[in-house]
Amino acid sequence: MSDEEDDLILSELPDEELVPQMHDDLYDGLKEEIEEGVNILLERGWEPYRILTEALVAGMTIVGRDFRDGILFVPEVLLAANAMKAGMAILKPLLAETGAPKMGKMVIGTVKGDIHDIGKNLVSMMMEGAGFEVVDLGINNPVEEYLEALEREQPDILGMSALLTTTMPYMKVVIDTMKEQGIRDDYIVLVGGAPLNEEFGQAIGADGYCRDAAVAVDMAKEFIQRRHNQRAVG
Ligand code: B12
Repeated sequence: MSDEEDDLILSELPDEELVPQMHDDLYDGLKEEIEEGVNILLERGWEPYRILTEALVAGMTIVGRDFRDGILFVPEVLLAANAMKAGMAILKPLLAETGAPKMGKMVIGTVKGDIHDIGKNLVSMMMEGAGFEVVDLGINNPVEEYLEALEREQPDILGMSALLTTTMPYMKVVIDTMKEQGIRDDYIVLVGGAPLNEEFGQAIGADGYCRDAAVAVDMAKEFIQRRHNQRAVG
């Protein structure tokens, strides 16, 4: 007899069972099931952002907890991350489709020594959805990479991501180098990543620390607005 799990037909589950099932599927790194679940919720009229937060990010939080507690290991977490990315790939164009007017430009990247990119990608997606143009530098960026991109892209905002306590101090290296070159105040610097906090953001001289992608969008809009007002006055 086949296992009950194998007989599950996702489309037959009501929302309140489908979402926890997606958390389980994410945990098990089942990419195709995650894609299917995302599509079902879309067909049922769920907003892309709701799917992202309630089905995907909430599922990843469970993965993160068990990774911390030594229940899951890197290979399993990688599979979960891949499943999460597959779900995000479906939502990305929908989140970006809001037709919002162009708000500004952001260069974003994960710092040197760090290969975590899910949170950064989420921030990019949400920023694009809110009308920002985003240039994504990917992972493991040394200071030179950031500086070159600032010069080349002339963005309003620089965003840096770090998920390791060993890599987060590198954000200060980037900001200090910007100061040395006299370009620090030309940009709004936003930082984020699970091990950071408000205090750390202030200590390294960032303009803002954002605990999640929604806060990042709000803060980016606020800073851009403030800049415009200052320029209008000055
Ligand atoms: C997935 C994951 C991995 C995956 C990464 C896959 C990928 N493509 O990203 C893999 C398996 C590769 C991995 C590897 C490692 N990992 Co890891 N990983 C995680 C995990 C479980 C989830 C991270 C995640 O994606 N979260 C979901 C996203 C949506 O959340 P987020 O990243 O926090 O992002 C949000 C906010 O922080 C914010 N944000 C993030 N970036 C930015 C940037 C800006 C500009 C703004 C404004 C906002 C913002 O907005 C985001 C969206 O809301 C965390 C656990 C955790 N609690 O974070 C551990 C964790 C970060 N990893 C950890 C470790 C130790 C490692 C390894 C060293 C393990 C090892 N022994 O090899 C390696 C490091 C490799 C390296 N050099 O980077 C530790 C770090 C501990 C520490 N004190 O530093 C954690 C905390 C797990 C733990 N508790 O032990 N990992």
